[in-house]
Amino acid sequence: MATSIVRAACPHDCPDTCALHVTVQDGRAIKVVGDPDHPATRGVLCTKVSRYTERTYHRDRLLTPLRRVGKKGEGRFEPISWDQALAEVAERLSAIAARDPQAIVPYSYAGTMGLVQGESMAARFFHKLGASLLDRTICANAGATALRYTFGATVGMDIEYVADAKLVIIWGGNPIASNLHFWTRVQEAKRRGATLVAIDPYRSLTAEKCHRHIAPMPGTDGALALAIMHVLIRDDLLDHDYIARHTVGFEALRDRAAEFSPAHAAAICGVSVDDIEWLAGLYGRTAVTERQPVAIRLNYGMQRAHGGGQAVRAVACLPALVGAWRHAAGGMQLSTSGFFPIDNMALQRPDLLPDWPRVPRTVNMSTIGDALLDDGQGGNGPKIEAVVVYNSNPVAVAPESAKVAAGFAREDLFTVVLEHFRTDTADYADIVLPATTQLEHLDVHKAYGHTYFLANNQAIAPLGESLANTEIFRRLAARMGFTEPCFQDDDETIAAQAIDRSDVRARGIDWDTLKAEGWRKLNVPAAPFADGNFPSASGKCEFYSEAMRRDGFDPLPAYVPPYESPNTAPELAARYPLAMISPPARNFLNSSFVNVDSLRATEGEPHLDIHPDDAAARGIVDGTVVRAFNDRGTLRARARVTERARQGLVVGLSIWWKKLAPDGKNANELTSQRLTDLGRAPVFYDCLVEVEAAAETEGVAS
Ligand SMILES: Nc1nc2c(c(=O)[nH]1)N[C@H]1C(S)=C(S)[C@@H](COP(=O)(O)OP(=O)(O)OC[C@H]3O[C@@H](n4cnc5c(=O)[nH]c(N)nc54)[C@H](O)[C@@H]3O)O[C@H]1N2
Ligand SMILES: Nc1nc2c(c(=O)[nH]1)N[C@H]1C(S)=C(S)[C@@H](COP(=O)(O)OP(=O)(O)OC[C@H]3O[C@@H](n4cnc5c(=O)[nH]c(N)nc54)[C@H](O)[C@@H]3O)O[C@H]1N2
Ligand code: SF4
Ligand SMILES: [Mo]
Repeated sequence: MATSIVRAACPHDCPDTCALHVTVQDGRAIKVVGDPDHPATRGVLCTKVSRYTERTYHRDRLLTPLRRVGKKGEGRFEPISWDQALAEVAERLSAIAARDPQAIVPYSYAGTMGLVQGESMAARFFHKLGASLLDRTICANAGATALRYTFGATVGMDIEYVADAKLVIIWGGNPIASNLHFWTRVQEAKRRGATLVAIDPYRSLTAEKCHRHIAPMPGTDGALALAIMHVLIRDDLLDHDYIARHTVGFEALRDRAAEFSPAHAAAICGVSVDDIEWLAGLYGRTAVTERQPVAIRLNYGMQRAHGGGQAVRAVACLPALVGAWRHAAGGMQLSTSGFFPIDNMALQRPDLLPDWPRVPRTVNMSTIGDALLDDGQGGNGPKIEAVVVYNSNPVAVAPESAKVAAGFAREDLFTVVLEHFRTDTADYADIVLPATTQLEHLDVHKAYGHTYFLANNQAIAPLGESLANTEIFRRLAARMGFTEPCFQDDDETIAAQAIDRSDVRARGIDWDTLKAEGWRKLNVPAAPFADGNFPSASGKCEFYSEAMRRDGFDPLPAYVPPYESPNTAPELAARYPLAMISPPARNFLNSSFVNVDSLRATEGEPHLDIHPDDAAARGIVDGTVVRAFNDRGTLRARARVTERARQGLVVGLSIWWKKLAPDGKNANELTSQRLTDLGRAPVFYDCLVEVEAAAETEGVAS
């Protein structure tokens, strides 16, 4: 028997981007394990990806192109040949493009994070076509925008050193579920005496294992961060030398922070004054008095509310105030993706746009429901006539799902979905095209939680008739008569183009090396901002941002309250008094893996966690089938009465496939299409609901 080990990379939207070893026997992948030598992976994978072969060889894999025969959303299809499928797609897209190519919209996100199977050949295709651009805001754009205004790029500390930290604040993240390898290092820090603090409205798997858990109401982190600054400044727990040399606008920041006394913030956040005084005192003393490393792992959970951008900005200012950046084990990290030198011009070729450098209209993926229901008369550009979905599952993951589904159900919309499975979105497609998984194609990866480039070598042949995204767009380009040589680039060529080798950070890193060795770390200093050197215009950490002022934003970190909260929308809260959040379930990855039986079995059924007092007030006991609702919709789930949910909060771990939930719905039935203060991102966790017991007969199991 021929057995080999193939070096690969995890493609999922997870900060850890693990290096994989795939064991292949007689052409079949039989095992996927973590590369023991990769310092970020250290031989360990999460449960989901340890089961990667179960997903790849799943009985429901799409193996041929399909054409819809039932109604949209019904999920009835017939197999067709690639020739028929490509001919039909090319014909329909050409006809629409002849009228106005902007009526065609690509819809993609991070089903794979690969630079090749993500936005390379696909982007070239849509650019050449002149299709609408897609604003890819659905996950990280509020926080990313905040970091760009504050540091100049989405950069942060290297968590490989975090075991040396003396204080680790986990702020709006649940690393046991969503950033496992960081958590392992935090455990080392704990063993060496570090204090761990979680800031999270929910007592997550992670929060319960920290020394202290502070539970603010969702969307109030900006006020909390400003109050911490207030205490640091009031008590002179400041690194004056670092502030003087490596920051901009301290005086203005001091005046802003003065407005946020601990008592004021405590009332906004629903935490105690003692929580704030304790945390600020510990942070300042550890960093300034004891000169020890203090680390903040900020994560995306805290930027999914109206003020998410400004909240990230306020937290991002803290390390500079106390000089935490002086240490490799100090500072903060939300993302490291901005360290990677990527040649997006070469990958995506925006110069192929018909009127380059003029660009077509942009559609925000976070408001795809409204966009699909727009009749094209309101000045937002033409009515959308075609959507091509790849690497994403909008009918499950986009907010205000009823509108998204209604949009995709439009009879006059032509929808193409490239997928592994018949997802909630694929059910609305006119044509479904079977795509390869990570084991069946080649790719190159950057990461957002570490600083290694990784290669993903192809381990096995494509299953059935599935094709890589790149090959699908290559063939479509040929059908459409696109003759530019870039449409003939093979995947190896694209992988080599991805890395901008003129950048010193990529020194010694090229595709051939990655392919052979699996991964290489970027040349970035261990403590990248110990001496300033921020990638901002001033080279400093910008407490005051002139660019923000120019762009019409408050130039200082601010508290922007939630759209929907008892404090800010009392009339709405009178009808819908509970804040609902829907953060990731441990065994799903967004909506990926929900159809893997063993992983779904571990999650059980859709739950809603509710505090005992809120439950009692509604006659809800543990295990009751409940109905959560607001003006946007209704969702059924089984109540778990638990103090994990703070008072006033309900939590439905996500993201379920709607069709695998008993009521055919998921949390996005209730979320809104409003956008964050910065970055035009969704506000999944800024959502008021009411909850009531539902009759068991109409329950989740019916
Ligand atoms: N297992 C698993 N891992 C994943 C994912 C997954 O679906 N499953 N998704 C991946 C993706 S795409 C992403 S973006 C990341 C997301 O992962 P994280 O960045 O960790 O973010 P979330 O899971 O959205 O939220 C984490 C925590 O934030 C809390 N939270 C919610 N609202 C607030 C708030 O207003 N303030 C504060 N302080 N905390 C709040 C939630 O209760 C939750 O416990 O994880 C990635 N990893
Ligand atoms: N209520 C609520 N909603 C949320 C969130 C939340 O916390 N709560 N989180 C939000 C966040 S952070 C994110 S990032 C988004 C995630 O939204 P998405 O990026 O849409 O993520 P997934 O749901 O995992 O869907 C990815 C799809 O891509 C497919 N795919 C994977 N690899 C390939 C490939 O190589 N080719 C093709 N053609 N397809 C492939 C997978 O099969 C999967 O169906 O969801 C957002 N929605
Ligand atoms: S999902 Fe995250 S933790 Fe799991 S294997 Fe992939 S990168 Fe590693
Ligand atoms: Mo995300």
